[in-house]
Amino acid sequence: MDKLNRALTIAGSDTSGGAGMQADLKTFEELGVYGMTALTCIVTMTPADWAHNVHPIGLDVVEEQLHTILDGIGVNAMKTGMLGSAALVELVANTIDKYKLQNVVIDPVMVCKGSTSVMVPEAAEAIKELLVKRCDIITPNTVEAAYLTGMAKVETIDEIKEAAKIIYDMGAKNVVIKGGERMDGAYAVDVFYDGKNFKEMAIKKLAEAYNHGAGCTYSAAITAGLANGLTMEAAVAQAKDFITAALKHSFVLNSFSGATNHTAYKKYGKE
Ligand code: PXL
Repeated sequence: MDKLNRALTIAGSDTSGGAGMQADLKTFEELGVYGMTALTCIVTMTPADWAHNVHPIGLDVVEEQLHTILDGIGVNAMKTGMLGSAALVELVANTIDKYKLQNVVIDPVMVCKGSTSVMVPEAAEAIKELLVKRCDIITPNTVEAAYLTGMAKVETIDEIKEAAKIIYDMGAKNVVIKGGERMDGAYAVDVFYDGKNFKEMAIKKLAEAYNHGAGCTYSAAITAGLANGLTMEAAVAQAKDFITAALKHSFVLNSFSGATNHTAYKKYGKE
């Protein structure tokens, strides 16, 4: 009998399908992992201007989903996505403790694409206080890294490394900071730090890539690798290859958005 390893995502639903739990499930599937969801909110988009509207799911309903999955089935790894409130962050922290969850991946979703301000400040503060020290790895972008560390800016490689060190010292066991397209120059560089060594992962910025859902996909790929028993370093390296392929083969959805291609890594392999 083919028994798949299991992963949980505690995340929102992106109705447009590219980010959130849709990205997580597609990524889990591609990497051979059985995915389960505890849905935190439903995000819809207004067709005329693609404004995002967040519809929260009641805390009791999130709790019931976690009860179903963790008391009823069990998981090999888990990740978080959009949490949206301090109460929800607290529930996630308590859940990690209560079930002694392993392979915990925190994607500290705080900002929307292109924005530099934090969406829900008290939720972001709760992530900083409660989730950084409970995770096996945290995957902030540069804006989220600046928020977590209190640094004025995180833009250069040296600043990214400094931020990674600070976040590690706050209790995260591993840190990957996504330099991404926000960085100056021709390369998007991610930095992985495990408390001992820095590993820089650079790819040439792609001229025409649609990156909606890229952060969710990346952290989901790390989660899937951990669920399958990879070491942290191997899971991060595989995730980098997965998201690079997904970006290279990304495609347009409409005049506002385009999605990463979750099928690309399995179809075309590492390029
Ligand atoms: O990419 C951030 C993100 C995460 N989760 C959900 C989203 C989005 C962005 O739209 O909708 C549910």
